Amino acid sequence: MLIKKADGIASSEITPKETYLNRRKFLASAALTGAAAATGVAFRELVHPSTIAQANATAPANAKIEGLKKSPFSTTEKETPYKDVTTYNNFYEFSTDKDGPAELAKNFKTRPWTVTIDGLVKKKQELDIDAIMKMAAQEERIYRHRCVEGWSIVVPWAGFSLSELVKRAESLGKAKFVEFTTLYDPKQMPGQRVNVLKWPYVEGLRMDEAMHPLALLCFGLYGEALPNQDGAPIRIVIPWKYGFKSAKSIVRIRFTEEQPVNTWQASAPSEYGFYSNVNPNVDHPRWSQAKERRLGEFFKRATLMFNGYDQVASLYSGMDLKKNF
Ligand SMILES: Nc1nc2c(c(=O)[nH]1)N[C@H]1C(S)=C(S)[C@@H](COP(=O)(O)O)O[C@H]1N2
Ligand SMILES: [Mo]
Repeated sequence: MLIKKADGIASSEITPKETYLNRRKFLASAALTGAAAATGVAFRELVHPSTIAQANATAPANAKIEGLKKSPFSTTEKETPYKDVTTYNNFYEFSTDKDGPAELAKNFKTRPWTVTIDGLVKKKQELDIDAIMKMAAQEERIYRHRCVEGWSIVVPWAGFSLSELVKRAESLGKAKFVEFTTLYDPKQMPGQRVNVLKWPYVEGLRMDEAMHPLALLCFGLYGEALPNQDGAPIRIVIPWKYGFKSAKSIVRIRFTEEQPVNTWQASAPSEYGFYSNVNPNVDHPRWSQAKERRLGEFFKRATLMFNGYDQVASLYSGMDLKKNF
């Protein structure tokens, strides 16, 4: 893969690697200490946002995540090289080129960061990212992830089940779906200055899908905080669905009665549905979904129903998955 050097050199190349890494660690631990003091209370209520911005003006991407537990949901398949996972990305807010986001998201600011919880909930909340990260113990979950374009990866993600946050959101009985919205900030996200998609990026899940233990609220990969190009500081990973369902850099989680209109469905309804379960038997109108190429490998392999996550099959019993693609 080619890495474009569009706007200068990575800071890791100017500063000796060790100094750079230590600085990153320092910034990350400064942020975490602050959050620890704020258990149960939104971080912002205790610390003025400008203080956070000063202490941690750059993203804590690559900060090590301590004490990750192993997850029984992990695959034992070979992990995709870190380099491939972090330089071959779909993140249209930055670029439609796979090698674009790594470079263009380099200075993306992920602190301060809040997530709005609203819609059909008892009480609307603004949660600070550092408080969300402490809601439950983080695990390492090695998941297969397949893009609708036909490539796939195996990644040790870090996070906890999305259900942990959904439970705390206290949604009303009427709520049937959960909608996720990505940050809208064209100043920082050059891709949003172009109308390739309708911004901000929106995704959605049915409530039972969101509550399934496999649905991951994700903060990291390979034992480190998410690199910006992979959706820092908070994304979801839904391993049985095509990659586009796994929204990145989330700022809003809204509970609704109506099925959300996800961005790709709005853009091309005949090609991308709401469910988007990985399904080798339902072709994309312009290409087959029977096979996939794992990044870093040459030969294609067969794509499995639900990407091999058969545990979710019962969520769709009685549904025609050719119609509900
Ligand atoms: N906000 C946002 N989320 C997004 C996308 C995007 O363009 N914007 N691309 C999706 C697609 S198509 C894929 S395959 C995965 C890719 O995640 P990765 O770059 O970490 O592999 O992110 C998904 N989430
Ligand atoms: Mo994708």
